[in-house]
Amino acid sequence: MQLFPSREGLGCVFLADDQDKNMDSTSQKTALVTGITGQDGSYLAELLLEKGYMVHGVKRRASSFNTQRIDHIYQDQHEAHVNFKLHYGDLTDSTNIIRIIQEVQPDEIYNLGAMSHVKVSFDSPEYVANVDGIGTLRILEAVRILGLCKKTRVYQASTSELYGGLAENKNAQGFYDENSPFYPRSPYGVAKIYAFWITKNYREAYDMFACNGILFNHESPRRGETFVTRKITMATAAIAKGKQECLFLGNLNSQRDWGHAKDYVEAMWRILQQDVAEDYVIATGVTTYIRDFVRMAFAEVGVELAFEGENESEIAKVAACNNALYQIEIGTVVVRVDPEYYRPTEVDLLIGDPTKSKTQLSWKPQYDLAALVKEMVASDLKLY
Ligand code: NDP
Ligand code: GDR
Repeated sequence: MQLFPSREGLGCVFLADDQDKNMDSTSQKTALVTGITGQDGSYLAELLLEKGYMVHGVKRRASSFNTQRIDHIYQDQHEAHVNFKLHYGDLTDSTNIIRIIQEVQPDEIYNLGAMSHVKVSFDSPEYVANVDGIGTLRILEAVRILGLCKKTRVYQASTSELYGGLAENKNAQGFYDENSPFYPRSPYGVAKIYAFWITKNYREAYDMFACNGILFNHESPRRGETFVTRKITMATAAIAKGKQECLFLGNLNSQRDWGHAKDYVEAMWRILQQDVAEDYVIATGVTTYIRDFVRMAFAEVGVELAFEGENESEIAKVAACNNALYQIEIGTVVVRVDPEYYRPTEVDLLIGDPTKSKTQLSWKPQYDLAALVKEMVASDLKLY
């Protein structure tokens, strides 16, 4: 496979000159990916290109380049073998969506585009409803209007935020699964619940192959810098290199089921390769406190952390509150809590049951949390 550096930022191509393609030119599948400049979009584009797809991505116009995550798969569109092409577009613009789908005639659409930050969704709830909720309807309607219901399969990026973390809604084994009730706790979650149901409705009403992947949190070195894991690994690296003194975080006592984005995009693709369109939970089945992620990250740079006042007898007390974390060896406080980062309503605990995806999709994640943290910290150390 030959990779080329970025030039203009639009209308670029990917040249695959190795022979590991799964398809010849007559059977080459075409995929359209919204949110291609995001964490998942970039890993999914790589995966689809490796599988021999022609990949089209929808990219928003920005005042400066915002293609860092896909720069390595860019090339000039005047080259002979074009496998990767970008289109300017926006999920708030139905005419644009219809035009792109008409032009591309995709076999598969992966709708990953969204305003994906839960805390920010409280600041711009109407915008989030438009992009994350109605944006999905625009994609589905475009497929229907263009008469592509039989040709085009649609993947919708649904989320564990739909569950809202309500303890009573977990299954008998203590997990959220495909049958657990929803109770979203943010404008983001509420917008995504509309997207979930409209996807299901179009599947039932128009016999479309439209599926929801209910993905639990997944991270990587490409994770946006304002999500908690990346914020922690970047600060760990900066503190270790003497570039930062203290990290300010919000609620350290929520729990998340974290996987690696690379594993999760593989699940997205598998969902669209099935004989029957269904919805799937993608998760690891393991949940971890934010504060323990902090400790794991700092352990990667040889720093052991403890909560202020923590000792054997006070563990329960510490777990119930948001104390500062200090570096045991030299006594310096490196993590402080800033209520600015609290959310008006919080999702306290998420843990997913991946049984269906493991059995029906034969999906096997390659990373555990320790490997994920190691990779993220190592990558951020290189930044400094
Ligand atoms: P990112 O925030 O990294 O990427 C979001 C992408 O959506 C970016 O490419 C962004 O473009 C694009 N986008 C934002 N607004 C619009 C718009 N109005 N029109 C078109 N595109 C837009 O998210 P992730 O890659 O982490 O997540 C991908 C999808 O999966 C999202 O829908 C997210 O809600 C969902 N999800 C993510 C999970 C996770 O843990 N990562 C878990 C469950 C679901 P730009 O670069 O210009 O901002
Ligand atoms: P989440 O991810 O809300 O689960 O949504 P995020 O990393 O933002 O928060 C996880 C938990 O960490 C707590 N937290 C902080 N969060 C941020 N961002 N910044 C902080 O400083 C901080 N301190 C503590 C939060 O309160 C929360 O409990 C992600 C997104 O990718 C969604 O798009 C996706 O749908 C869900 O995961 C599944």
